[in-house]
Amino acid sequence: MTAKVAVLMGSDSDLPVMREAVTLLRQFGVGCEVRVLSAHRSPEATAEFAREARSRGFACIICGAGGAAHLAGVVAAHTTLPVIGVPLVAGDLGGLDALLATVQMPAGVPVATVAVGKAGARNAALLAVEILALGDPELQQRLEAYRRAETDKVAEKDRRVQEELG
Ligand code: RP5
Repeated sequence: MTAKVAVLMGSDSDLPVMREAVTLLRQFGVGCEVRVLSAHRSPEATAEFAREARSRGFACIICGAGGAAHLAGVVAAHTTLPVIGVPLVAGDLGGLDALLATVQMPAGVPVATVAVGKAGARNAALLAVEILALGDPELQQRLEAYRRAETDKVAEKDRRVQEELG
């Protein structure tokens, strides 16, 4: 499977959350390359990865980081591929630090910032699939089936709650 999406994270301590993105991409049959790259601790390797990503055939890059979460922004500074930022909880500020650091990009260098934590990791993968599906009708069909399944789950929850309390 060719890797069309890069999943980067600032530390291996981010993996339990970022694994959600990897699992979902694999569920859709989308190949990904997973790397630990840090905007602060390995800035040269991070910039090099971002600069080469387009010529290596990636369609978009997902970046998860916590704390002073600059990974997505730094990657976006070195590529014009779509960059999706996942703010993660690390330390005492509950992820608000990472959310603000990821979302508050200056005009001209966009990062599509998703929710903090696992919901964000999953939505980052779905956004990446949506981007790829623009040119892939079969992938688009899988996306629509996924949405239908999500809707069915809510209907099932509704049925169970009504059965218990209705
Ligand atoms: C960030 O600092 C990483 O993305 C991680 O969320 C956080 C803590 O990293 P470790 O100290 O666990 O390596 O750069």
